[in-house]
Amino acid sequence: MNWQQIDECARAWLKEAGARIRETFAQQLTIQTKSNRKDLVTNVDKETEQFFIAHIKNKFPQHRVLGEEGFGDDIGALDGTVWIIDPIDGTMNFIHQQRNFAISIGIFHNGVGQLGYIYDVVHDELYSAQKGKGAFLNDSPLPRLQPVSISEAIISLNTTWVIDNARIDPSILTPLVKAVRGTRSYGSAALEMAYVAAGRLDAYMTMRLSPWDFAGGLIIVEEVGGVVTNIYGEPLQLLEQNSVLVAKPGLHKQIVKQYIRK
Ligand code: 2AM
Ligand code: CA
Ligand code: CA
Ligand code: CA
Repeated sequence: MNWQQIDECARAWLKEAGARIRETFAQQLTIQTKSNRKDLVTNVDKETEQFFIAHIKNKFPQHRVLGEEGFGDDIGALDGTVWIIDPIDGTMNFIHQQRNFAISIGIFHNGVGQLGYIYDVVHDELYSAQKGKGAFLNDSPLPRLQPVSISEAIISLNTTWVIDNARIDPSILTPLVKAVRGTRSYGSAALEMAYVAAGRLDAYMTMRLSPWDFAGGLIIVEEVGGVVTNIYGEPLQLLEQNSVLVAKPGLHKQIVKQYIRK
């Protein structure tokens, strides 16, 4: 497999897709709801996914695509080369803020993550990684993550999970929120994973993500020595929804052992 060639194509397509998205800022969006009033999709999400699929199918006809908006293939197993794409991660931010969103891509071969990308379109910041070759922010290598104590950690966590919700008893998280130095919430899982990789956040925790939300970030975070599992410390199921805990190595262990109980 020529990963160099695939990497070059992915980068070129990301830049072009990003430029197209920036052009839409001056245009009227078509906004639809999906499962509920908070679950949004726009014409730009759909057009961006279709843009990638058209290029991938043309250049790499054997590759398959799993995309959030459903224009890709029906993927039941990760054999061969599979691109897992979230055309806009943080659609609500895209609509309301025109920032704090990203394009996320993870490319897997026989279930092993090979190339990961998170493109912060507005800031023209491309986080990327190739398996075994480290992670980068644009052309600068990202340093390996260093240990941090819980009292000095900033963790990213949506307030949804600290009020009554269907996925976790909020009282489990109260001691963690008290113990850390600060909490944040950016509203884009991909960017929050990129921020952990870049050392801007020490951890990110959420109770439900789909494969396209974490596929790119998983590859990038692992390349800088970060740990990505579900909140119980178990490996993520790549084709299913998972809770997700992304953190610096020592901090990850401490959160799972001292703060999370089933
Ligand atoms: P999206 O913008 O691509 O839909 C918001 O907190 C984060 O969670 C975003 O990364 C968002 O991705 C994702 N998200 C939004 N709704 C979701 C849902 N119903 N299930 C899983 N992830 C969701
Ligand atoms: Ca969505
Ligand atoms: Ca997403
Ligand atoms: Ca999306």
